[in-house]
Order: sequence, then structure tokens, then C-alpha cells
Amino acid sequence: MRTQVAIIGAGPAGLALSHMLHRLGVASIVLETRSRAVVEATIRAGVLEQGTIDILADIGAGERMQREGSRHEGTILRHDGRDLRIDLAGLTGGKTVMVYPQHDVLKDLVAARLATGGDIRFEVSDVRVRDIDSDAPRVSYRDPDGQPRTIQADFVAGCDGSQGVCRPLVLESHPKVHEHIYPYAWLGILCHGPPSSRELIYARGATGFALVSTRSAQVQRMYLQCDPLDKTEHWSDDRIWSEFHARLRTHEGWTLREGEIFSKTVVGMRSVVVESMRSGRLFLAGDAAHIVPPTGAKGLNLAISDVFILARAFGRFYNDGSADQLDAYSATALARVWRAQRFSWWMTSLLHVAPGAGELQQKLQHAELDYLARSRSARAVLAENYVGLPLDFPVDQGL
Ligand code: RFL
Ligand code: PHB
Repeated sequence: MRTQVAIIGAGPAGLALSHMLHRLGVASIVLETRSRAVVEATIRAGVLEQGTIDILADIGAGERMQREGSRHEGTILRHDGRDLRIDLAGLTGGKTVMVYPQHDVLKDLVAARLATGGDIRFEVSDVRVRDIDSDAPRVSYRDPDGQPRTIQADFVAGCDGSQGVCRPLVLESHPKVHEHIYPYAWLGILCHGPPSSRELIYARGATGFALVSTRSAQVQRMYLQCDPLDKTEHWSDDRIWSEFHARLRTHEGWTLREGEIFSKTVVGMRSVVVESMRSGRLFLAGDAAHIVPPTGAKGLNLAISDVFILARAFGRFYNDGSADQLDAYSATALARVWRAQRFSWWMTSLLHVAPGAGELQQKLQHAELDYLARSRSARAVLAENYVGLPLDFPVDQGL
């Protein structure tokens, strides 16, 4: 079997890349270890930047998102019982974010790709990428019946997340990786019930961070800062609600709506950047190349912007015969990745209570929040990062 680009991983990065390549007339095959049902049911991100919204619409996977997603024109920082609204739209000339769950993005991407004749192979195993330093890399794997298969490709796109096989391959030749592990984690819950707020609330409570997000009119997503070694068994429903009430306490006449909790997970927090996103004919994109702590809501959005840059570079290679953009890919994508890392680290440090942190740290956080409250420019910086910094070239310039 031959193709032009073999894509490893059917997460947001791999699926969106396959769509973009299709639009550019470039053939691809996507290999995924999990089943379609599991891929489409994994609960992760929720916030889409303006650029991501535009790209999903542009590749024909945005119709349901536009109908069912919820546009947020602002977001709230809560601290010391007071709310500071960040007027995203007003501070950015009308840009907003969309709250639309990642698993729905994946459903839409899979359906739209299959409708255009896409080749997505679920439930494969034993995926191995070979000969990336030659002009003819190969990917071997076993199909769901255990039969060995091989794909010959011109290039391989490693979109297989932080636990995949592609990142270690790149690190063999470019062993530089930057990593910071935060001394706290998030306990994420899903509960039945109506939203407590029209906009997301990021709260710095005295005992730690809390986030009020949403999934739909009937399902709510919320997070609490917890210890990285915490187990969900340590968190009874009563303990969860009493921490939310304490951390979200406000003088502004707001009440938290409780509901039946049906999912609890602990999510670790790391900043990771693999310093080269390419080795030979293997290109990394998304979580395979970098991880951001979730506070800035950037992970999925970075995955989409990486593959936008990469698809454009493949398009140039196949349509104009020039490898210049492929050669620039790692540097171009990393510049944006570092900007998002900076913002995610800043939002995280601003709102969490680090264990053992002294009064100095607390005073600095207060000063920063106070500055945000007083300075429109400071809020504008937050807003322009939250809705997503522009790509180095305009999206409307297309692929
Ligand atoms: P994914 O989604 O991990 O997809 C990788 C896919 O590759 C498959 N795979 C393999 N396939 C073939 N062969 C192999 N050897 C393979 N190994 C793995 C996997 O099964 C999987 O299907 O990576 P991708 O595409 O780079 O997408 C990244 C995003 O999923 C991630 O960054 C976000 O979910 C992060 N994130 C958020 N991002 C946002 O932009 N906004 C948010 O609001 C947001 N909230 C979050 C988040 C992540 C969270 N968790 C659980 C870490 C909230 C949370 C709680
Ligand atoms: C989510 O809804 O899962 C979510 C929202 C905002 C974040 C992170 C996660 O910053």
C-alpha cells in the first residue's frame, strides 16, 4: 500500500491534517490504535479559539459546531470573592471563543473525512515507523485481525499524542526536550444539571484553583486543583461540592448549581516542548510535540494550528515542488508553541496555590490580579492570548 503522507493518530491533529491534505489534493492514510467509538467518547478539551473555529469551518467540519457550540464573548476571573470579567470580544475587536467539546469535534472530523472518501484505519496495533532518514519511509502495523501490513509513504506525520511512538523516534536524533511538572493537578468532574454561569469562571480560591466550565445545557464540566498523587477515591461528592463552594465563594450574588456527578478524573499538569518537531521525513504535530497545562485551554488549538502550518507546507511541496516550508516547519510551529506555553504557564501560575508557597507568592498573585482589574491593557493582553494569537500568516489566506 502506498500513500503520500502516512498519519499516525486520529486525534484532532491527525484528523484535521488528513482533511487539509485532501483539500490540497494530497493523499493520506490515518492509523489509529483505538476504536472509533472510544475516540469519539473520550472527554477532554472544551474551548476552541477563533482561529480553530475558522479552520474547522473552512475544512467543512464546522457546521454542527456553529449550530450547537456556545460562543463566549467573555470569561471571568474570580478572586477574593470578586469577579473580574474579561471582555474578550470588546478587547480583541470582536473575537470570541467557542465552548464545544473535543469529542464532538472528533465526531465531526471523522464523519466529514469518511464522507469525502478518507482512509482512517481504527484499531490497528504494533505501529512502527521506519526509515525516516530515507526518501521512502514505511509504517508497519497489524490490522484489527492481527494481519501484518505496511504502508510506503513520502512522509510520516506523528500525530499520536504524548504517549505515541513518534516522539521517541524524533528524540533519538534530536534529544532536546524542555519539561516542567507543576506541583498540582486537576480533578475534573462531569455532572448533570444546568450551567451555573453563562461564562467560564476561573477562580483563585484560598485553598486552590477552581474552574466552572460547561459541556451543554444538561451537562457541566468543572475542575478543582488537587494534589498530583490524589486518587478520585479520595474525593467524595460531598468533599467536591464543599471545595467548589469554598473556592467559588463570591459577594456578587451568584450561586453554584450542584448536580449528580457521573465522572471524576485526575489530570496532571506539565509544560513540555520537544525542541525539534521534525526528524528526517517524520514531522510531529500536537501533543506528540508539546503539552501545555490546561489552564489556558490551548492544547487542542495548538494541535490544529500545527497541522495547518504542516498541511500548507505539504501543499507547497506537492503543488510547487518546493521544500522550503517543510524545512521551516519546526521553527515556524515552535515559535507559536512557545507563545502558547508562556500564556498557559502564566495563567496557571496566576491562579493556583502552589503547595508550600509563601506569602510573597500570594502577594504577587494578588498584585497581578489587581493590575488586571485596573489596567485595560493588561486585560487586553490576556484576552488576545485567550482567544488565540494569530498565525504568522493569515488563515484567510487559506491553505
Ligand atoms: P491526541 O488527542 O492525544 O490524539 C492522539 C491520537 O493518537 C492515537 N495513538 C496512536 N495511533 C496509532 N499508533 C500509535 N502508536 C498511537 N499512539 C497513540 C491515540 O489513541 C489518539 O487517538 O493528540 P492531538 O491530536 O495532538 O490533540 C491534542 C489534544 O487532544 C489535547 O491537547 C487537548 O485535549 C488538551 N486540552 C485542552 N485543549 C484545548 O485546546 N482547550 C481545552 O479546553 C483543553 N482542555 C485538555 C483540556 C486536556 C485535558 N486532559 C485530559 C489532558 C482539558 C483536559 C482535562
Ligand atoms: C474544559 O471545559 O474542559 C476546559 C475549559 C477551559 C480550560 C480547560 C478545560 O481552560
